[in-house]
Amino acid sequence: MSDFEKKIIEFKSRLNSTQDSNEIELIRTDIFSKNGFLNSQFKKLGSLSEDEKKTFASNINKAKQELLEIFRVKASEVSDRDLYEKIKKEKVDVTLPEKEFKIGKIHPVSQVIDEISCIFSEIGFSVEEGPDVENDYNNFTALNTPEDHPAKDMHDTFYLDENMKTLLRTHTSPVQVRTMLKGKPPFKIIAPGRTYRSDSDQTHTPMFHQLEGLHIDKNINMGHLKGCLNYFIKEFFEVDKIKMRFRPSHFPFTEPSAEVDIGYRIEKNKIIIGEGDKWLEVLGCGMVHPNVLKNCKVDPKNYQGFAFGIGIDRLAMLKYGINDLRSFFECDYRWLNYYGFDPLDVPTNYRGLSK
Ligand code: 2NM
Repeated sequence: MSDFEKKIIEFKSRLNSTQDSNEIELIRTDIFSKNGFLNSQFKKLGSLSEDEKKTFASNINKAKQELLEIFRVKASEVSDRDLYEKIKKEKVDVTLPEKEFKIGKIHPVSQVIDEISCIFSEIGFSVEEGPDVENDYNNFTALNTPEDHPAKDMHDTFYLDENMKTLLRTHTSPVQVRTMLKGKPPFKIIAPGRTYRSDSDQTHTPMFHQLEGLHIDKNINMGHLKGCLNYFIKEFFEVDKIKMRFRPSHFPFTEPSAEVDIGYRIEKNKIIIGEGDKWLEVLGCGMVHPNVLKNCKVDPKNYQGFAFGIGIDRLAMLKYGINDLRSFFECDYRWLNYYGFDPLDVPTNYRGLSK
């Protein structure tokens, strides 16, 4: 047997005895690559006589075809088997529970809305909701806002049509309007939700959250308003005593109108709410304007009441020590993981609002 024949038998047996894709690749280069066995044999042809050349060239080609066929069968057999093994190993049983359970977090804004809803539900307020897209009547006209009021300006309000009749609500008051129009007094409701104004800087975002309250009944006066807000602030900041003052203000929908400040001081870089000689504005309020009641089909001779509006985002920042408003709306998972709340710790009045 010639050296050539011996070599061919050796390659065949190497191919037959392996099941390893790396080994197959090695054999492939040994036989078929530029510096492999077959090319080295073809190079020998030059030094042979014409007759020898013919027979040897035909032998090489025959061996080449044979080896190619064995190689092809073997390579596909091994790659099929590798794929099968891989699929078998990676098979997932979708009915099994997850190995790693990542629990989501409640956004501070949602947490604060839940806390405030809880506080007001304790004294008889129910929660009402309405659409973000409103009409000009519910958002402005019904609320006694004159046609030339600066809030109606293109620069503040996002209008959705050329006639300025459809808009993104600039406050949640249209929810109060809808509630009064569809029902009969007394009304005792809060309306939390998204509101929109064309304003964007360090302390303003074009979308922000408001919570407004409304209490209409016979003989409701400013004393009820003060008592209600005093209770709310104490519960919200989880303190026993609160320093609070009403400052005269103006809103088209209330008369008289006031802004509420709470006392605070800074101690060791931390804010202490409820005491101290500094004042912080937290909300706006007033007695609902008779024109608003009339527009909402409530008779101001028999019924009157108070309303208030709270900026949720700023209150959440204050209570939970978050100093960048814009981070609220960036949807950064790491931020939410740090500032967010456990979905199973639902705020309740008896167990404490936050821990
Ligand atoms: C505020 C301040 C004062 C308010 C008024 C009404 C309604 F619909 F009853 F007229 N809802 N909310 C109101 C009153 C809102 O936000 C600073």
